[in-house]
Amino acid sequence: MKKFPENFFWGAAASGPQTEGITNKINKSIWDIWFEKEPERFYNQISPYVVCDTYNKFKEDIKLMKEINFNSFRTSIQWSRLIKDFYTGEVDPDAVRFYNEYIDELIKNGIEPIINLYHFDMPANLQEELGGWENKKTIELFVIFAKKAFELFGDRVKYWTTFNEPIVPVEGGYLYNFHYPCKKDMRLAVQVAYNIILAHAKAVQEYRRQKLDGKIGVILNLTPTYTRDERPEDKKAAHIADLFFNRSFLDPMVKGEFPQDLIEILKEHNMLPETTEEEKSIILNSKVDYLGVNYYVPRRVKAVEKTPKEFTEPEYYFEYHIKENGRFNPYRDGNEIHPVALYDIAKNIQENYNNIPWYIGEIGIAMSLDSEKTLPDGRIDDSFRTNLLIEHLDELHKAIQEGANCFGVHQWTFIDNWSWLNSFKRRYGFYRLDLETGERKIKEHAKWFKEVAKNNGY
Ligand code: IFM
Repeated sequence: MKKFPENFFWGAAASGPQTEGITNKINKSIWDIWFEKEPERFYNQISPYVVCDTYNKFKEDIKLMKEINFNSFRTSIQWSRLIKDFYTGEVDPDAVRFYNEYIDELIKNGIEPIINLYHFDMPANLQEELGGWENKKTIELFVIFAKKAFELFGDRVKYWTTFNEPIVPVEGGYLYNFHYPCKKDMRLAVQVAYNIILAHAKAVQEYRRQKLDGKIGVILNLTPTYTRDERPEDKKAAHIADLFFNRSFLDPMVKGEFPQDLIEILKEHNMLPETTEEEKSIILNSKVDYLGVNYYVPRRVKAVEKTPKEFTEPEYYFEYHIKENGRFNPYRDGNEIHPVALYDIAKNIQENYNNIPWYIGEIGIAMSLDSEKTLPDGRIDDSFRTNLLIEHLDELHKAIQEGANCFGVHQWTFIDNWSWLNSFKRRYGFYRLDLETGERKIKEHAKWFKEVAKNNGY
């Protein structure tokens, strides 16, 4: 049996906008208005309005978590639900009641809540009035929201995170057109990334100011970068891809400073963001207590054949490379399967980030609805998922044996949930969601997980 450290977290991750539905939500987020404007961009035109209806069903759902032995669970508080007036910080009483009951119910059932503050869900008004993260005013308003959340729930929530995958709104909203406001502007992308890092740092500072008994961290999607082979120009390409996609957030949040090589590249293109010495000192003094790490696929790059004329995206410096004879997930647009990446992530944190405590904030095995086979007796066979997960956990276990400071594994996700433009195209849940009836049905993988969580190993 492969055993994991004592008190290891076993559970799942989800987010407010992907699960709650809009019942009684006082304000809209960018997802609500984007769907109103362009429903055809969302897979099968499924809206974020009902999704898992967690707002109404959280008590039954927590029973399902307990049924498969979760000892922890991460979700997010929606800014557009909790806060009625973004400028004064006036809260919505129904949202306070909802989040209180949700958190209390988790704790009552022995499930440690990890609460995140921002999961891609900018309030629509702030995007339209201020430009969202483009504007430093939004940082102040985010801190007002964070302050309220810590004041209201910080007595019981011991694990907070500021952002989930903070680079994704930058990529989606300002480089590659898969998040609202769908702009393509490298200069703005740099400023937005910096403003998010500052918002994170100021929220960390606010948390520490309140002297609560808990920890604060951030959840990053760290995607190790591999090269085509050992040629130096490929290695340089990988180093730069790593600077843009991993170290841009990882270094300031864990070490308090930006990588010098990244600064040099941005300087060369005259694209450094607007910063002040005071802001940089806030970032330096707001290092996280712990990290959540999301991992799905590796990144493989090679040197560019021909440098583009203009620097409009990080891909100016590298091209993507598909591994010959690689293993690919047929259910997730051919994404590569590379479990050893988890070992490499663990080693990187151990060797280069002072072995900071971390947990797997998300690991998810995407399957299509038809590939999860319904057996003649009605059971849902998703052993593809279980087999792959074991391969990944083997790598993690090996790293922990060698000293990696990992304290848990959260799978993406608990019940199949709504995933942005892909809506329900890919399924990840321990429980299947029937979109017609809202019924939740256990999958075989969840039964396997139940034993893993019980035995703290497999
Ligand atoms: O659904 C998303 C989640 O919001 C962030 N991480 C990846 C998941 C699956 O695509």
